[in-house]
Amino acid sequence: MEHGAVEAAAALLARARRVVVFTGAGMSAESGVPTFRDALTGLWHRYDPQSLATPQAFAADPDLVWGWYEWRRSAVRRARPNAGHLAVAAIEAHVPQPLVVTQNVDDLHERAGSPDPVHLHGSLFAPRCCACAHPAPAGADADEPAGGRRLPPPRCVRCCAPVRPGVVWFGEALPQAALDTAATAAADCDVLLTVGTSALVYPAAEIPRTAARAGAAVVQVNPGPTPLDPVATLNLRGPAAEVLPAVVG
Ligand code: BV8
Ligand code: ZN
Repeated sequence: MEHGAVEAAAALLARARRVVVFTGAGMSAESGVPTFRDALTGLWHRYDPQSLATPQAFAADPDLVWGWYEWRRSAVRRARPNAGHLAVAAIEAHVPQPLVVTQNVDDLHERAGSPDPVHLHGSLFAPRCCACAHPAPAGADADEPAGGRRLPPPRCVRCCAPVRPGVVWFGEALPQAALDTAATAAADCDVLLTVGTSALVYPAAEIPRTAARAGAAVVQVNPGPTPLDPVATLNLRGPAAEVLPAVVG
């Protein structure tokens, strides 16, 4: 991690009025929540997204999909926010108009003290009916085996259709209000801080690009290169739980 870049990022944040913090799976990696695309440890290296994270997969095999998401939910329940999540909450507390926009379906920003992060890809803790969208309670906590086990989804109390995970699958529209809030804030911010995302999944990956086009400074925290490298004003190469506390000071 380069000292000068950390100081430059701290100076940008100290001067900023409106800051968007845009996060991906790398934000929670040091809490023990696996990312999607990292070599060896990423979920999509062990599991096939087409057969787990699409509406077609749920229709074809609801027990497989529900069991896999219950495993991920129970793993997140056992995880704790890391120093990076706490640093994001500290940034929010010091900036006049902050907004946290996350692609993550965990609740670690909330548990670190971020009051109302925008969840672009939904949440593991907001299951709903697949037919009428009536909210369903998140399941009881259990120690699921790695990868989960086949588990029939509960039934909707209103219409009896299967309950589905409250996440946005591939091929599904993002929640419009969340996307509008994020896009508007990105078009109107002084600094966009992007943390731990490969910036490959659209339309979420447009958010930092929108900020850059509108003239904001884009500060990126990631141990590796991403397509945002040329867009970023500052690239802080390193893990979120080390870099962000250094920036916050
Ligand atoms: C839609 C939720 C239309 C569920 C997820 C344009 C071109 C090509 C394709 C498309 C396109 N536009 C849209 C598409 C299709 C598709 C898409 O983008 N495909 C890509 C992959 C090509 N998009 C969609 O289908 C979207 N919907 O377009 O709808 C529509 C419109 C109207 C009506 C109907 C339909 C919906 C996409 C939502 C997918 N949902 N997840 C679940 O969790 O199971 S995707 C998944 O990727 C994750 O959930 C995550 O949210 C998202 C982004 O991933 P990242 O968070 O970035 O994670 P990743 O592993 O990739 O990267 C981790 C990074 O962290 C790495 O860079 C690594 O270096 C770094 N890192 C590692 N350790 C650390 C670290 N950083 C910091 N510290 C560390 N310690
Ligand atoms: Zn229903």
